[in-house]
Parts: sequence; C-alpha cells; structure tokens
Amino acid sequence: MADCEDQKFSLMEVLDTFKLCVSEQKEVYLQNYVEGWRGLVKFLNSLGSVFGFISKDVVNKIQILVNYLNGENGSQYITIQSMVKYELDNELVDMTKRGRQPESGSRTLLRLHRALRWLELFLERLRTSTEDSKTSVLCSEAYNESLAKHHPWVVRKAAGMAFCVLPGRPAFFEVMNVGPPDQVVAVLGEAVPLISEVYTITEELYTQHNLLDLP
Ligand code: 1PW
Repeated sequence: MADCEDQKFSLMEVLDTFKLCVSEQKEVYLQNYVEGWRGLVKFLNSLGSVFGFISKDVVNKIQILVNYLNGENGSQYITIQSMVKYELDNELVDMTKRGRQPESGSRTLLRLHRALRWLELFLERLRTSTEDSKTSVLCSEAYNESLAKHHPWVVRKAAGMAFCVLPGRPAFFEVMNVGPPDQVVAVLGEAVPLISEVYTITEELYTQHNLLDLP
C-alpha cells in the first residue's frame, strides 16, 4: 500500500472509484469505498506533512477494512449492507461502549463515513468558491459543520492548525491535477453528487440500524 500512497493524486481517479461504489440496488461496494479513500489519502499526502496525522488514521482504518475483505469471512464484506448485517447478526459490534469488538468493520466504516461528509461539504464549498476564497476557511467551516462534533478538543485543535497551512486556492486546484480552474470546478460538480450519494446511502443504513453513535 505504501507504493500506492506515493503516486500522484488525481481527482479523476477518486471520481472513478466513487462512481463504481454504488450497485444498481443502491448497495455500496466496500472494495471501491476503500479504493476511493486510498485516493483521498494520496490527496492528503500531497497537501503536506502536517496532514500526516490525519492520513495515518485513515490509512489504519482502511487497513482494518481491507483485512476483513481479505479475511476468511471476506464474502460477508462485499457491500457495506452485507457487512453491517453480518456483524450485527453475529454480535460482532460493540453497541454502547468499546469492549470485545473494538475494531468492528461497522464502527471503523462509521469514522470514514463521518469524514466523507466533511469532504463532501468541503468540495462543495471549493466548487462554489471565488478566486479570493481561502481554502483554510472553507475547510474549517466544513469541518465545524460535520466531523468536529465527533472529535475531542485536542484533535479539533490539531486539525485547525493543519487547515491554517493549507495551500491557497490556485495551488490547491493544481494539486487536484485535472487541468485549469474551470475544469476543476466542472469535475467537482460531478464528484460532489457522487460522494453525496454514497454518503446518503450509508447514513440511511446506519440510521435504520441505529448505528450512528457506535463507540
Ligand atoms: C483536505 C481534505 C480532507 C479530506 C479527508 C478527511 C479525513 C478526515 C480524517 C480526520 C482524522 C483526524 C485524526 C484522527 C482522529 C480519530 O480519533 C478519529 N478518526 C476520524 C477519521 O475521524 C476517530 O477514530 P477513533 O479514534 O474513534 O478510532
């Protein structure tokens, strides 16, 4: 996986994996979900080393899910719907406090799911931003509206510090690696609804099973 993280990020690639995520029956393929996140990790890494602590946690979580996918019960982990059903049916999820199943697929995916909302809000703000917008402001607004409420003070503080050193809008668009600004905006216009669909399907599944507060 180290090799894959070194490669250059392209927003198109992330877009492609998220496109493949959703089945006709509106199920979410875990493999593609994880691939999408791998692309995002490349993105985080190309933003600079301050994002190291963020990408490290995401990499750990990706690895937990990959281990399930490649494990002996991998066939139960094809979609997030089948994963949740399998883990609940077999009492593999700590429901109220962390205990025997501290790293269930369901609680691990929930962390990525919450972070995906941040990403969605942030990309949408970027899409509608103007030349003089500050990425750090867009990013922290998106964070405060979403993920921040799930993080303790110390993580919020560290995240806030990392946002401050985000590259400006032109450099940021450059890192996305899809061409001139108007093209970035067009690709974002495609990416945001896709990410949003994956987010909404997952949110509904977790709501339905009362899993939104898994410890
Ligand atoms: C600039 C675009 C950024 C988009 C990617 C967003 C990634 C967000 C990951 C934030 C991680 C912050 C540091 C880790 C905190 C963990 O404690 C936390 N993990 C997450 C993903 O929120 C909760 O995981 P835990 O401690 O319950 O295992």
